[in-house]
Amino acid sequence: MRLSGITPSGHVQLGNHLGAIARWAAEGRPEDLYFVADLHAMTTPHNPPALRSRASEMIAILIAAGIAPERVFVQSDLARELGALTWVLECTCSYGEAARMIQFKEKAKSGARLSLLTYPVLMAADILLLGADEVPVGEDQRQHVELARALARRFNLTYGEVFTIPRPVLPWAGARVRDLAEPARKMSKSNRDSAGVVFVLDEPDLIRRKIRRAVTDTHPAPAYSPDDRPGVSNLLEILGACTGMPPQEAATVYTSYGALKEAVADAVIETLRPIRERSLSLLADPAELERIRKAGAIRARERGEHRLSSALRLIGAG
Ligand code: AQP
Repeated sequence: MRLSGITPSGHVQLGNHLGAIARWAAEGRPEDLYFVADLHAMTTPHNPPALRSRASEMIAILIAAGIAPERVFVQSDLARELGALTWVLECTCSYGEAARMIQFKEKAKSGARLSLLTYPVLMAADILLLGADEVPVGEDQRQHVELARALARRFNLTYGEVFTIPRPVLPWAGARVRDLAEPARKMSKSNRDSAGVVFVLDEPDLIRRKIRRAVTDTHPAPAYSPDDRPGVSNLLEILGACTGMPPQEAATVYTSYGALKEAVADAVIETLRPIRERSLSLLADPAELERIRKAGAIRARERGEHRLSSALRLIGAG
């Protein structure tokens, strides 16, 4: 079973969709689970109402993109179970192991929240509670899955067999979308300047304006060359991800930047239109969204609670 998460650190952007969500919807197996990692969005200063509304928006978008509602849940709906298991795993983890995490070393500064140190243990709880054996992660999160693996092994050896040993796997290779205004960096939900970020719920006119303003280069015509011409290559890749046309071929079809940008805008707008419409109608029906969210939480809890009770019993609690 694969477990994948998305953090509500901002609004869902085109890269999240083309690089992850569309793949999850198309290629995920029925037993796989997807969760909105809202507890992980609290390790740095955050705004509580904004976090809550982004978590709802994400659930709506995941379902609108075609992921079955029974495969989706919000992490904080399992806060009690995950909190208890995090404690058990913290009692299985040494301080040195947590402090060695590269992400912690990179981000920790004076005044950092303690959760910045301990969130990999919460991530281990996410994985181990649900019995995931495959966790698709990029290079930056691989070390955290290795920690989950080490903690699962140690717990099983010390106290008794409870946990499936997870392993990091490569995510399905979706498009890697770059920021339209700064193509040297990837498109991200939390980019401070949103001019180069297309959000899944942006209105079509706004999407078109952002794409028209995308940075390209001074060459006379489009060509696909990601290393030396990242801006225009990004547009060609986005077009490819939305229409299936290979970027090299698109570069021969659209011989001016203007024509290419209009084609990219049309393709992105049409790709996102049904998702936007379904998301907005779900968001306009909070009772239905709440029902879906509760049902997802019940199913996820049912899949994990026996591991939590066994772990508590074996470690000597209750
Ligand atoms: N630009 C991107 N192109 C392709 N895939 C992307 N993903 C994110 N940005 C791009 C994929 O989206 C999934 C969920 O991402 P996440 O929430 O776990 O965190 P992230 O990768 O850090 O996403 P963001 O949007 O860049 O968020 P912030 O701004 O908080 O860092 C992952 O599968 C990711 O690969």
